[in-house]
Amino acid sequence: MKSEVYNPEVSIILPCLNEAEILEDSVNQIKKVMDKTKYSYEIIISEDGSTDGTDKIADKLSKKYKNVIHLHSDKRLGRGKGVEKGIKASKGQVVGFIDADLQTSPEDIPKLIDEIFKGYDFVTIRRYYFKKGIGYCFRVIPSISFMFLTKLFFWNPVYDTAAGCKFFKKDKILPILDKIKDNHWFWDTEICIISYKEGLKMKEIPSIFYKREFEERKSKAKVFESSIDYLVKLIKLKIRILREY
Ligand SMILES: Nc1nc2c(ncn2[C@@H]2O[C@H](COP(=O)(O)OP(=O)(O)OP(=O)(O)O)[C@@H](O)[C@H]2O)c(=O)[nH]1
Ligand SMILES: [Mg+2]
Repeated sequence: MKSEVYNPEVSIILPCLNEAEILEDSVNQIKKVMDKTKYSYEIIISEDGSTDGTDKIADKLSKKYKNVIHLHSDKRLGRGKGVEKGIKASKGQVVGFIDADLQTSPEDIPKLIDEIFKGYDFVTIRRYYFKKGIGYCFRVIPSISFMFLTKLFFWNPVYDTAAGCKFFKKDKILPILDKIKDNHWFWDTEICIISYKEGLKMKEIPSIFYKREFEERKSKAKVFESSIDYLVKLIKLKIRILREY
């Protein structure tokens, strides 16, 4: 039997803010995929600031499954900080996260984990958009433009730095966490750039990215505000990198 509770090889973090509609299904989908692999694992629901009962569902799941852990904070910590908290609480030698709406297919999780066990320190996905449409262009076009801009600024090996599914060798990523300043969406880009500068062995693998439709679920990202914010942060990070590395 896999030692799922005390010494899991892999920790999978699900950052959550108001995900009551989808959390249970997402946990079950991840469990279904991971139970078919050879890896022992834990799922860490890192949930903060929810007002829709996500905390109660997470509690229920952590009682139902021994390898599901619930981390809670009444105050919203931010998507990046939520992931960081999960990494620090994790037991696996390999640790990573996937956004709870599973826009990245959970079937891709073992592929990322395999690459870490093959010797990479940091493996992330590169999004290829599955569903296109006029409305969705407002998400895809800024996202692709920022991929180009980030590449131009840093010439780093990871092209899609903002993607919501990344896995790490834990002993390599822990010292990097304290160097990350952003608590929200820019956390992803910052961790990619700093990890590259710190010499981590990185890989990006292609992944089909889904626009999933839910009845109640609302996006936490605000595209226009996020775009301006991202640009300002990108410039600040460039200045910091020039000074420190
Ligand atoms: N712990 C924590 N998780 C958060 C926070 N904000 C967002 N999240 C989670 O971060 C993940 C990504 O959020 P989404 O709303 O899917 O953002 P997005 O993928 O850019 O937007 P969509 O394309 O509309 O899905 C989800 O799992 C959210 O629940 C936060 O403050 N704390
Ligand atoms: Mg999403």
